[in-house]
Amino acid sequence: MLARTTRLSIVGLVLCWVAPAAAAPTWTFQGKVVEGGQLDAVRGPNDRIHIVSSRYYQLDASGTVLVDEAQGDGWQGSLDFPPAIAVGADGSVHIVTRHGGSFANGHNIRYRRRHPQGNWDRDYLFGTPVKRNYVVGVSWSEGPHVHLGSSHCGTQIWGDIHLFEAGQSSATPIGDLTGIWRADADYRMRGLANRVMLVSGVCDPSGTVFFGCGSAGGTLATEITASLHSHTEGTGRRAFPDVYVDHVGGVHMTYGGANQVYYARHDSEGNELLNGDRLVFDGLGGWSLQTGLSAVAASDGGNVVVAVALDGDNSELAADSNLLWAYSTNGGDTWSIPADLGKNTHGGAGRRRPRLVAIGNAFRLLYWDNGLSGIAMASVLIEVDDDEDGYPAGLDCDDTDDSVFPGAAELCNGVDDNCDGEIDEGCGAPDGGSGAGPGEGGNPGTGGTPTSSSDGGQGGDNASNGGLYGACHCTAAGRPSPGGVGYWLVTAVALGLRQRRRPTSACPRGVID
Ligand SMILES: [Ca+2]
Ligand SMILES: [Ca+2]
Ligand SMILES: [Ca+2]
Ligand SMILES: [Ca+2]
Repeated sequence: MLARTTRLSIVGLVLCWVAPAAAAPTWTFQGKVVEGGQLDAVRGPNDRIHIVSSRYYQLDASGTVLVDEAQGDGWQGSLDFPPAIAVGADGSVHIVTRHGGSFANGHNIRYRRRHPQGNWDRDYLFGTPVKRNYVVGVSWSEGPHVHLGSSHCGTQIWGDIHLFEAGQSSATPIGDLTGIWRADADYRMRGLANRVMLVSGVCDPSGTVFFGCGSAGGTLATEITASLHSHTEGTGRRAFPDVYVDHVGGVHMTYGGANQVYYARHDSEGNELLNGDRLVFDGLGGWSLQTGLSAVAASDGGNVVVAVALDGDNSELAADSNLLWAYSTNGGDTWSIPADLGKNTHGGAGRRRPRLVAIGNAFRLLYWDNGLSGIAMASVLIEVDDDEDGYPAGLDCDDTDDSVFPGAAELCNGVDDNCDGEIDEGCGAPDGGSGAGPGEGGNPGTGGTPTSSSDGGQGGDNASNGGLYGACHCTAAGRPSPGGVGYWLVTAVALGLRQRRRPTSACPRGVID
């Protein structure tokens, strides 16, 4: 009788329990972390964040500066584009910056490598100084192959991207990407495994953004050219793409449309994975070309994607721009309604764009902060509730089973249903003993999931046995058995809860398509 009273209390608790809405992600602002204006930032081994701006920095995930070294010769002018950085799996750091020269005579482009042991062991110029060669890129791929890129368009506003493979003391040209770049439209390149991904844009009145990829090495330019894919959502200008490669080969890109930012996704072979690009930000204030500026990053598995966009002030430099953000937990298919981060940044005609870095489901935003006059960092953790039981993975001890969550009724089934760290507590099966028979066997907390009663009949139940209680042996201790009134009551309640927990409205997601 006592057991039944207890059981009914559990039922009552279950009835009163309401699945919590997934908590809205909250940003933490760490303030100014490093000096500089334009920047690039990537995640390296041991979750270090590597930043190049006017100096080179390594930060830990909390924003503490661990390495701070001189970089370059003050090459950053107000109209310059950002430097570029790549970090290899071996910990090597690769940086491309401008290094002297002039707009009239052309800029010198410099490549430096920082050896994993910390010494700078490569330092040379590459490419040809021309008027508009100031957008640079760098990628690291297995081999290792380090690829360098430089924009190149002489007296025209249109031009090519010249690609190189970095050697110990010089860079070898490996081909040009023709006509996919415009002087004020930026491009980006990233490596993954033995692949290189590249995005670029031509922001004419009917502009196009390009995605291409290829194998690292001498055929890269040829392969990228053969794989070029156009993105032309919306109307008007399109340009300023960003690209982020997750750990399983997903390639995430954002690009600006006319006062908009779109998201697109490819695999590392170039196949497009979404049926149409997604409009993530709309109605953005722009700069002189009215093209949205953005950054993107994704979790290691690629299901969580975060994007930021600049809501510019419609001036030439977008010097007073609000930072907006949005996120997706389903691989960029649907997106949250954009929100204002409450931070003011300087668009700098695309040259002071923010960067996003992902560490698991935690994202770091590095951006120029107008109020702090430096590069600031902000962080957000996007909690994912894969089984949609109302508890994100960080709180849910089994995010693949929607009947297991904090506060669930503890059933005699060999698993910790309520996530309190104990298995089948209250089931009445004492510890110790081995194989004496049903209901008095070993401790299910350590016994795992027996596959037959010959294991000793402990309270553990293999889920494959079926049912909430399945072949639970706890009936000997007074727990409900299949077919009993209590069993069906609890089952009905649990099933009802499952029904109620599933609505997608539990997540504060907007759907923009
Ligand atoms: Ca969950
Ligand atoms: Ca769960
Ligand atoms: Ca438990
Ligand atoms: Ca249990």
